[in-house]
Amino acid sequence: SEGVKTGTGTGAFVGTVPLGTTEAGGAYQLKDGTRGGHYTTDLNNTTTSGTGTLFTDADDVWGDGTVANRQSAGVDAHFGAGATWDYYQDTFGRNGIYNDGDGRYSRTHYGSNYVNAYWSDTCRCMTYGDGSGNTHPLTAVDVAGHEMSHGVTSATADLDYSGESGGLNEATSDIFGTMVEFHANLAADTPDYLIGEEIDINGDGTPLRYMDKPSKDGDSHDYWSSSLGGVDVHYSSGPANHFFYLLAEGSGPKTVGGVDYDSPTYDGVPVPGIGAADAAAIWYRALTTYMTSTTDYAGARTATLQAAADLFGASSPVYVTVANTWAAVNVGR
Ligand code: ASN
Ligand code: ZN
Ligand code: CA
Repeated sequence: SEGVKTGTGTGAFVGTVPLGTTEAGGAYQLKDGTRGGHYTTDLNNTTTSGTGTLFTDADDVWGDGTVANRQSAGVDAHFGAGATWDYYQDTFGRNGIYNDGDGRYSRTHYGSNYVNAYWSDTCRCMTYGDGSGNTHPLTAVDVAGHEMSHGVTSATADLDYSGESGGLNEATSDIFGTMVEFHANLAADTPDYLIGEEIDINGDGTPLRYMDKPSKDGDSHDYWSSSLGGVDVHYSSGPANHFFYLLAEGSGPKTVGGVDYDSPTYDGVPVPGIGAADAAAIWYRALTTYMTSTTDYAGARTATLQAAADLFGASSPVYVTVANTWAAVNVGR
């Protein structure tokens, strides 16, 4: 019968997952009946600014895990949008990217050999390229969560996308993209503190970024310095990503979900870690309550300390750990 359904899809990266779909006029649509009605389209490798063609299907079984099947990238993108919705809703009671209940839409198969994915504040929509050779779609769940978190940042602190605030904007997307990956907890994409480890954008199996030690990518900075404001925002995010990893997991060697990390500190003084959920709660409250468009690293320190005081108390061990963890990336003290 017509209406809200739960289909099944097999994506290029997500494995086989349930999908929110809609039955209408004897066919199924890749349109979530809940989560604000988020829907997913095929741009047919054009560069249109339009919405594209809504994916439809006869039996509500979508994709087959191969990139040759056009639905597979659609499955990933649709799942990623739902996972992002669910993370923000379940964790913070946030009702969509703009907290207005609107699920928006995802556009897949943009352009040809387009090696990027992006959130647009103009259409309030997601766009995914098919990557190198049109065989490496950028549709993994951490990428989805990263890009859609740019929308959350736009709707809240609105951090300017240059200088230190730009690095904090990028780090916010890496932090919440990673938290979306943890929340989704897929067998096919085990949660980690790596960014883009599934999409092989470098062609050698390495991830785009490493939160435990950002300099492992060859460009990102591990620690704040006075030159950080002149660094590309995808690399000046490093100290904040590193702060978040250290606050969540602590310094030194550690294995999380089968991945080995060994996170250093600026002065060699260890920090303990308070768990990812509390670290994310602090960052989210800082982002949505205290940060502004011009917040820099010193301001992020103040904002997260205020958030920690609100959530855990100004004389709590967590508050002290937040201060010590900023010192561990050379911010403050
Ligand atoms: N994928 C890039 C990023 O998230 C594109 C963009 O939105 N600036 O940084
Ligand atoms: Zn980004
Ligand atoms: Ca990841």
